[in-house]
Amino acid sequence: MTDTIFSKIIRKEAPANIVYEDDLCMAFKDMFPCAPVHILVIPKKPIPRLCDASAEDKTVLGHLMLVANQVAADAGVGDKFRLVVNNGADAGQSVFHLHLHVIGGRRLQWPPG
Ligand code: DGP
Repeated sequence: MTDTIFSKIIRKEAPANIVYEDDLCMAFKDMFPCAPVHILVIPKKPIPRLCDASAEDKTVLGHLMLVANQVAADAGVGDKFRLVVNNGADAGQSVFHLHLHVIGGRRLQWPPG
């Protein structure tokens, strides 16, 4: 996998507004927020897309969901937020390092485009 901007953020070689970090993952504010709360939760392991994950990633994938819960709660939207994973360029993925979008703080429409 080629290095992405998110790998640089993990290594602290690129700036980010980090709201959470532990051994397995990091969460930081999206640089182009689509809502008042827009946080990205990423694994430190460089999994390019969700479809590249395997059974050995089960723990980290579950952990990302729980951290998403936590950062949403910390941002004040713990009972009203959306998680989005864009998988592949045709689904809107632009950074090929798996990330969960935690989006909230406004009324969200459905279905997404
Ligand atoms: P996606 O389209 O699902 O791959 O989402 C990538 C998101 O990452 C997009 O909402 C913008 C955000 N993003 C891209 N580059 C940076 C960066 O350097 N810093 C931060 N904080 N966010 C970034």
